[in-house]
Amino acid sequence: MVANGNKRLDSVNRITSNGSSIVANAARSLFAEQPQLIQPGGNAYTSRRMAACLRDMEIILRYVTYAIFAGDPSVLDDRCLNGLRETYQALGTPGASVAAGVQKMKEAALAIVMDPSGITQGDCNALQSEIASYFDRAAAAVG
Ligand code: PEB
Repeated sequence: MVANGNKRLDSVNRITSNGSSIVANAARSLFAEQPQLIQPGGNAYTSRRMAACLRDMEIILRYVTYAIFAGDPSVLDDRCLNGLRETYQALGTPGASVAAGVQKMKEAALAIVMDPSGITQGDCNALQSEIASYFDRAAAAVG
């Protein structure tokens, strides 16, 4: 119980302390793959929309860390994902692109969480799939 709690807190700490680079790298990679988003008329074109996009990714990442901390997705569901698909539809923001960005954050976050350096080795398979499931949940809610 205590060991598993420590793994959970270590995961949250690693994701939170690398949050801005997880978001920035995921966004950069998303815009490289979907350059229409940042071209004139695109959904992340103009610095206002770009800022909103990075902020959305940051918000989603933060709620994912709350779910990891709690070991339960209800806070992510209720306070972040509930109605988000409809919000993006109303804004004309492509949910599938948001979902792709979330998947990129998942890959980056898991690489950081599972990095064996500087930490006691143990079995993190269950936690790894649990963490993946929260990102997948967020992606499925908008994609
Ligand atoms: C959700 N996002 C946007 C808005 C809201 C959210 C409510 C409208 C209001 C605003 O602009 O602030 N807010 C956000 C969220 C919670 C919340 C997750 C949860 C609690 O309260 N544009 C892209 C990418 C994507 C993107 C695909 C990955 O091209 C996002 C980032 N979200 C995006 C953009 C806007 C937005 C708003 C560009 C601005 C849309 C616009 O005004 O045209």
